Amino acid sequence: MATVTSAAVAIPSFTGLKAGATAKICGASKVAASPAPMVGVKASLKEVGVAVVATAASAVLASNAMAIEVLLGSDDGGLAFVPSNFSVSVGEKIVFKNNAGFPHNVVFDEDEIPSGVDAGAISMSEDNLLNGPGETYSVTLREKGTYTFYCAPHQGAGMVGKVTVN
Ligand SMILES: [Cu+2]
Repeated sequence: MATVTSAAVAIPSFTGLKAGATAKICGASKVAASPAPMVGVKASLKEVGVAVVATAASAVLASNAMAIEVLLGSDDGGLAFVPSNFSVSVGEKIVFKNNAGFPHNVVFDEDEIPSGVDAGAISMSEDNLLNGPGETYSVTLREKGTYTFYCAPHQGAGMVGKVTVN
């Protein structure tokens, strides 16, 4: 996953045409967040151990349903989704859980989800926040593809993530 992300980030640096196209697709809001994917990759590499533990725990908790748990804020207080780049199966429940550094929320980027998917239907509203420890937001994605999401209060600090639905 990290390799794919790095390649996607690197392509515009040596292909002028694609760099222009990427800039148009991403829009103004993405420019501010452009360093974020690199932060996310570093964070996810550092926190592989934490992610594995979290996944194992959620598997036990949700023994009768497929689900993955994503922490909002790393254990050391970092403003990040843990894991920040992951895959799920179609119909698998994603449970975002307040862990540290809240308030957080989960907003899918309408320009970076499969076409035909309504970002509003799968996102929290920008001003709706998870304020307390352990609060959750759950979403189930039913279209295959890649989805980018962010935490509205912390997008500028690099709190962005990506999920691939297979
Ligand atoms: Cu946040």
